[in-house]
Amino acid sequence: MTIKKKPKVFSGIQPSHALHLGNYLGALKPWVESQNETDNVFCVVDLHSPTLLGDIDPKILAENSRSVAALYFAAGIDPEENIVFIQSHVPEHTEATWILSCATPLGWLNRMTQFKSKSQLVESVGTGLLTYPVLMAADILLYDTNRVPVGDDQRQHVELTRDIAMRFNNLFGDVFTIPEAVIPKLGARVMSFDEPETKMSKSIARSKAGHAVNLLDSEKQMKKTIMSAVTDSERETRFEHASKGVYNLLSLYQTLSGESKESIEAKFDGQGYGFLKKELLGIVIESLAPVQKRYAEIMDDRAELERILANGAQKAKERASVTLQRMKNATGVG
Ligand code: AQP
Repeated sequence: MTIKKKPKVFSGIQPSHALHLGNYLGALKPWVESQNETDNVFCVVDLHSPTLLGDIDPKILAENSRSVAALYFAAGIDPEENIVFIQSHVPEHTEATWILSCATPLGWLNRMTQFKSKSQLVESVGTGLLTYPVLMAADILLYDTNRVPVGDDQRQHVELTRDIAMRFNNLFGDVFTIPEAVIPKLGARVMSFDEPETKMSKSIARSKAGHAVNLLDSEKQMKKTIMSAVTDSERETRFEHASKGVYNLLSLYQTLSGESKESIEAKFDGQGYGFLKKELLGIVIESLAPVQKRYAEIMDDRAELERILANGAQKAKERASVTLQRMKNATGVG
């Protein structure tokens, strides 16, 4: 009997600021739900965090990395069955990035929409903000990844990773597996509560109350954010006709409850938005309470967390070093 190999998965989250409901629904929850069907590497991508200089306090970055790893486990990622590690603990990522960046045309990076929008936020744009998608490509390609589960905002970067891998393979031979993005059907683009035309974002939530529900928010904070979410002056709770703010609330309710659109529309038909917000708040609290409880337990046993992360880094290094050697052999470096 031949045993079919599981598809290889790589994904990660930057530990820049507190994780929010968008990170949970667009990334963490789908990772947890499909973890048994795939061979997974989940990384805390701390080298991506300093791309906006001054945006992240260096004193808290290392602590945030542990906190994000703890949230992976608290959300349900099994530390025994998956490789989980902090990116900077595996230097193969930066070495591979250099080699890949030499094969990446500048024009491809200039076209990235995230670079265009984030470079508006700072006076002086660091080179890392431009080249960060190459680091992301290295992250993915080092693990012979087949699938990259991400939210919709990262689709373009995974497309770029594919282009870089194909170009590299054309230039130097068959070095890389070509990965594909896996975007969840629900929760792929959670919008913010205060500006529903803008995606919920860590960097905005950090300085703007009411923008996001963070995974470690108190019930009181969640209540304040959700009950003051932007809606409109109607009573329209059908998905197709709802305004952006109401659509976002309905979609969040749908993603968290698993109920069908029809039953949700029936439930909220003729009710005011206050009722929708209250029901959403209830389901958000119910979903996040167990995550918060497990998170507190994991953070309480720091020695165990460090052990798991060191073990993860060692396993990741074993895999990454094989691919890096292939890259070096192909390019004649070394
Ligand atoms: N609003 C969102 N809805 C659904 N998924 C989302 N993700 C991010 N925002 C949403 C997904 O979460 C993962 C984290 O990716 P990241 O750490 O690289 O951050 P990001 O994509 O740049 O977005 P953030 O977390 O909001 O940070 P900033 O403020 O820096 O842009 C990815 O899978 C992402 O798609």
